[in-house]
Amino acid sequence: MTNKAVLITGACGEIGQALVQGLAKKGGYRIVTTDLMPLPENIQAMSAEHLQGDLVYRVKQLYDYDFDLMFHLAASLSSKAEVATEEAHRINVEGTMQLLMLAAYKSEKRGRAVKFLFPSSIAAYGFSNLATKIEAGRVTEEQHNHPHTMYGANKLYCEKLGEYYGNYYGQRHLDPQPPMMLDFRAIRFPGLISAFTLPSGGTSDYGPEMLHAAAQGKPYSCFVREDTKISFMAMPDAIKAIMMLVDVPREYLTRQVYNICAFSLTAGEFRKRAEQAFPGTKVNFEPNPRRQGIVDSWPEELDDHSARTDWGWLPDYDINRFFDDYFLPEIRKRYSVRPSLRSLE
Ligand code: AKB
Repeated sequence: MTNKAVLITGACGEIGQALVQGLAKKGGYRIVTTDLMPLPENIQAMSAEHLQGDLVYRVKQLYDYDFDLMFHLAASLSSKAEVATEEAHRINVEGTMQLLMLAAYKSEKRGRAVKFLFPSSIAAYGFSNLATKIEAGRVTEEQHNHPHTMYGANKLYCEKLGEYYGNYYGQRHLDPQPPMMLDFRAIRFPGLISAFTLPSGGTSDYGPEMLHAAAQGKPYSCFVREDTKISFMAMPDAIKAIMMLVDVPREYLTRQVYNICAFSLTAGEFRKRAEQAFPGTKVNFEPNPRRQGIVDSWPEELDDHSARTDWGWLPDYDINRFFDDYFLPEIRKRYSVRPSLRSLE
C-alpha cells in the first residue's frame, strides 16, 4: 500500500510538532511540512520534505504535489493578532483561502476529494459580557458566534469558507455537473497544554505558561484574574481528536465544524495545582485588561455531544488524569524536578 501524501502547515507550532510525531508514529504517511521556521531537530527525520517560507507567497510551489490530506495549522494566534491585525488577516484568512483553492483544484482535477483538516478555536465565540458567559455555561457550535478578536473572526470566517468549498464550490451555471469538492473538517479547540512545548501569541497561554514556570521554579505573573475560567485540553487529546476526525467516514458526519472539550478550570485552580506539585511556586495575578477581556469573551465549557455521537470522541485526560498521568510526569522529566510529597498524596 502506498503512503498517503500529507501536508502540514505551521509544522513548527505546538499542534504541528505534536501532529508530525503522531502521524509518524502511526505510519502510512509521506509528510511534507511547511513553516516560516526550520523544523526542530527532533522531528526533522519525520518529515520527508520541509518547505520553509511564507505560505501565502509560496503556495504555487504546492501545486506540484498531490496531497490526499492537508492539515492547515499555520495561524497568528489571538493576542499576537490584536497587535498586528492586518498581518494576522493575511496569514489566517488569505493563507487559508490559498490552501482551500489548492485543495479544491486538486479534488476537481483528480476526481477524488482532498481531506482538509482545519483547527478552529473557542475564539470563534464571543459573549457581550461576563455575566452572559457565566449564564451560558456549555455552548453548542451555533451559539454566541460573535468573536471579539481578529483571530476569532478569522477562524469563524474560515470555517464558513471551508464549508463553502466543501459543499457549494463550482456552482457555475454553465457546467452540467458540479465538480468533485474537497472534504472540509474542522475542530474548535479549547486552550491546549503540552508538557513539551510552550505556546506563543495566544491568550489561553497563561495556563501552560504558569505550569511550565512553576515546574522550573520561576515566578509567574498571570495576566488574567484568579476566577477566570475557560476550557482546556491536553495536547495528546487534541492530536487524538484530529486523527479520529480525519479517519471517520464522511457519511457519519452530521456537520463539518465540531466542538470538543475535556476539562475547565480557573486560573486560581491552576495555581493551586502548581503549588501542590511544585512547592515554592510563586504566582501572582496582574490582569491585563485587554487580554482579560478576550478570555472573558470565551466560553467556560463547550457542548461536544455531536463529536461524541458522530465519531465517538471522548478525551483520555480529565483534569486529574491530565495532571497525574500526563503533565506532571512529563514535565518533571523535562525539567528534572523531583515530585513533592504533597502532589503524591
Ligand atoms: C489562543 O489563545 O489564541 C489559542 C486559542 C484558544 O485558539 N490558544
